[in-house]
Amino acid sequence: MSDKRQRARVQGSWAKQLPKHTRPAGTVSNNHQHQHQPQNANPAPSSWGFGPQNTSETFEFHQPTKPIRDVPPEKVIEQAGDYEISHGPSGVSRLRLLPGFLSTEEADWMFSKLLAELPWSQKTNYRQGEAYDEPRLTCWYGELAYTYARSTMAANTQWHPLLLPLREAVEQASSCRFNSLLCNMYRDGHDSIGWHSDDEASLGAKPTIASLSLGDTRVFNLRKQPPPEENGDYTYVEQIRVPLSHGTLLLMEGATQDDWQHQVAKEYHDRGPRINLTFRTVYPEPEGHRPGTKLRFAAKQQ
Ligand SMILES: O=C(O)CCC(=O)C(=O)O
Repeated sequence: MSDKRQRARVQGSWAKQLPKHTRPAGTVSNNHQHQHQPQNANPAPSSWGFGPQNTSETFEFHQPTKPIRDVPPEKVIEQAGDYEISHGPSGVSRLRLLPGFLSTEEADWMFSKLLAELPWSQKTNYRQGEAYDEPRLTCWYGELAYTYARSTMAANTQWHPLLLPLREAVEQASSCRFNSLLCNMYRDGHDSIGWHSDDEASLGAKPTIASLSLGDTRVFNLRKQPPPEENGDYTYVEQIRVPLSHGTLLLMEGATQDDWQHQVAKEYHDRGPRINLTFRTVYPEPEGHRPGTKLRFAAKQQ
């Protein structure tokens, strides 16, 4: 459980030391703690170190302003299957997990060829006007450019020959057509991708994203978008963990990009390289849109 999630359960503070004799003799306190104790009571500290101590600080409990809520336990998805992970507010969000989509031999061969032969490079993105290098390598295939995080990957129609039969196999499994592919390469456990949704207007509404993993297993996390009254606080949202192993295909469908975010977090123990191929369909940016606009802001721009 994260620090923030743990802290959300306790409310209180270390009280300032009160002046010794605050009440004139003979008055009755309306504070329950004082009603049953004689004035100047100074209980002896317990010899076991429990119970009242001779310290100058006391912990003051404050009635929580919001009801105490449980953080939902993280769910784990690791078996092959179709999963409806939520209903609403934007519709049904679905995951389909296909471990062993590629056999170990196919996946081994594909991994070593793609690692050596794809044109990997490190992209520079922008956040609040500041440039930062992505903590992973990428390359892009598609007839259209793709913009996210204020930086554009140029159109590239020179598909590596191995990627075309792979795309066909993924299309057959998903009953979808894909015109583009974003390839990610995580060099080790320190490479990552932060929380985001694939919800650029250029991906259209309710996109299906097909993600094929090769190489070392990494954990793919999803977290539900909090309702508006939480003001962007993700403390109490549902979370799902999906370990993605060599040769696994994961489909994200329906409202998943509207109602959930996903990430692959850094890991602090050794991890070998991992390639993730995310097949998508990209549409021309609507007239008047700044490239890379998120779908939820696109309507406002027109
Ligand atoms: O590496 C992964 O499994 C996820 C990649 C991803 O989230 C993305 O390309 O948008």
